[in-house]
Amino acid sequence: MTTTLAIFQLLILLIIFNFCKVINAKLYSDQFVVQIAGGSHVAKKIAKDHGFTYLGEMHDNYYHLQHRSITKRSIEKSLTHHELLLNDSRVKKCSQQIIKKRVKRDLLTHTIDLNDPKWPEMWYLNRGKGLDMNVEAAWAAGATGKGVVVTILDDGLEKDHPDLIHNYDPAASYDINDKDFDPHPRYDVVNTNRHGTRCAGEVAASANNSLCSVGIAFDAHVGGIRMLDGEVTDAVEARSLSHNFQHIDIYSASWGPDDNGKTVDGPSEHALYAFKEGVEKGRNGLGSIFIWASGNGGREWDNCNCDGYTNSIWTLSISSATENGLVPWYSEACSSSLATTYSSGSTGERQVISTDLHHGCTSGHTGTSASAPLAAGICALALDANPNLTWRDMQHIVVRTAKPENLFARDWATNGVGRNVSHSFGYGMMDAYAMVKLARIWTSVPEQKICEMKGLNINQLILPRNHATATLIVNCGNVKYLEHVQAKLTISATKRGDLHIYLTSPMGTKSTLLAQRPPDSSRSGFDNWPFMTVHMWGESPNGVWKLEIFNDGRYGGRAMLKEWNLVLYGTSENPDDLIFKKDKNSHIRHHNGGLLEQEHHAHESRRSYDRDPYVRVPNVVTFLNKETVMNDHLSLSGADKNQDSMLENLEHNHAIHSVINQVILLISFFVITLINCVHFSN
Ligand SMILES: [Ca+2]
Ligand SMILES: [Ca+2]
Ligand SMILES: [Ca+2]
Ligand SMILES: [Ca+2]
Repeated sequence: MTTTLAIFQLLILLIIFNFCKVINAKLYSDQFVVQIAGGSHVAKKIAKDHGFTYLGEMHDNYYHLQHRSITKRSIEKSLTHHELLLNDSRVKKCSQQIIKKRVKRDLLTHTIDLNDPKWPEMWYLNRGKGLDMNVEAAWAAGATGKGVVVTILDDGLEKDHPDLIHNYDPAASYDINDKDFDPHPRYDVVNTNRHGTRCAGEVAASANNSLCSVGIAFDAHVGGIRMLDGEVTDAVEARSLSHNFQHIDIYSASWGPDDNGKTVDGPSEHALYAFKEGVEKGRNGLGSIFIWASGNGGREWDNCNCDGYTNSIWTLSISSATENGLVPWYSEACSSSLATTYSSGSTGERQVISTDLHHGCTSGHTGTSASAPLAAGICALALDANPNLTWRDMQHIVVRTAKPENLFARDWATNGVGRNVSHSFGYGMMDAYAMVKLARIWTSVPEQKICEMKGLNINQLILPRNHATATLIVNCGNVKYLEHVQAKLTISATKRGDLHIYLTSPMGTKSTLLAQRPPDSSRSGFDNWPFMTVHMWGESPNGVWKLEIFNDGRYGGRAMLKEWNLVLYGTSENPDDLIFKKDKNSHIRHHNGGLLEQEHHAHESRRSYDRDPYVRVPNVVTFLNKETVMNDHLSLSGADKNQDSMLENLEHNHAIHSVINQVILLISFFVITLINCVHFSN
């Protein structure tokens, strides 16, 4: 047996040796470089005499010739043709050209190959053609969420999930429901508490570990605040929103008041304080980033401006689009939504893939719940690119980079500074790569200024099927470039759901502050409710503002505009000037070029952020040293299990076992020699 094997090994060696000889060999082309004295007409004559095609003159009497009867890729030199040329007295020298291996250095942004089994199905990250969130290009640019901490405010987090354990951050976690440091969810038969674990996986499931899915910020730390599996109070919310706020960068929340189309509710005293403290003092003064799901009350005619969490200027509110770019059936339209990420839609449209309870994996995560964590992951990539972004910088970057293309809504409009905006999609689909690029050249926006004006035309009665108009001439000295706009309205109404309210800016942007909500029969009206719109972002606030309140009520259903205030947030300097000043300065530092050239660059980048001197895209994305967490549930496929049991049985038979060992040895030997020989050939 041993002798046979030895002979077999020898044979294999011989085959490998010959194979190596072949793959190491030079490949000759059908082209020659020939030195000929006397000029190109002589060279042409020689080519013709010996059956060559004259391709052209090179330099110093060298000419490029080709012969059709020579094989294009040959391991042997054509001695016949050498002889033909060298025997001609007019030829001084000749050499047959060798084929060289050259590779294109283009960016492989859409061919990232990850071994996570669900990766090929993650359509919203990898389907290309402008129909995903451009996350692969952000990864290729080096942004993967390194050093960024995200926490999920929800019903718990399965911290030992094999696809989450690597990025799990105890310092970003807490259990407010059970008053301990372990946010592990409570299990029940219907998996009520799977929400938080699903959201966490969207942000930071490990990449390339052969398990489940890929988080958008797969190098970020992720924690969970367990706060929804119990009574939610103002104190519970406040403690969740402010937990470890010097450590946590991004809070992702996919919950809020009832989406029943008749609730008007928001944060109370302590939660408001937590938001304010967070944006002012969190992240060492840069401000906590609160990402909020806009709500799932579409079917109930709900309006996210009646939800004080999404309607807040401190939260970055995210809506959803379906696989086909449509407004999902559950979506709520409102003027405070800033941008959109993909999520589920109708039957037949795909859903979001993520980690699930019991170390599982789901392809069925849905609603705006799934959208907010995707946005949190994208914001984590932007923070990886620039950790100094403030909470307002992040909103500015989203406004400037979100893409309206391929999103279908009837209400797309262009605001006074040329930005497209919709009540269903905000400024459009988030674009991770565009955010990362802009984050890298971003200079923090100037201090937030506030201009508050008391509305006129108050105590106006609005009869049924009628409307009231109020105008206000604004002349703000401190706010020249708008960010958020709030209209704080006190309105009484026989039926609150009959009201629809519009605010038009001096630059002509008309924003729907409230649409009709048929289920809302409340007689409470609105008491100083701060309706918010982001649609005037970048506009000048100065001029005439118009507020219109329509009352669709019948049979004596009256309403009254009792009081209103306009609160205008923004900056006195143009944030764009600062960005491009830095961009210009970077040219001074990097290129040390003349002033005119710098000016030119600065203006070019005003049109397109692609001219970013900071972006250095690596050629290859590597996923090195990724820990592969083994877990019975997920990692062993059926085939692997069968092979394991087969090998166990074979252990009983020593003879067969040793043969297998020899064969394995031989194959390893073969592979190693082959690798060496390929390596050597390069
Ligand atoms: Ca616990
Ligand atoms: Ca994974
Ligand atoms: Ca809602
Ligand atoms: Ca908001």
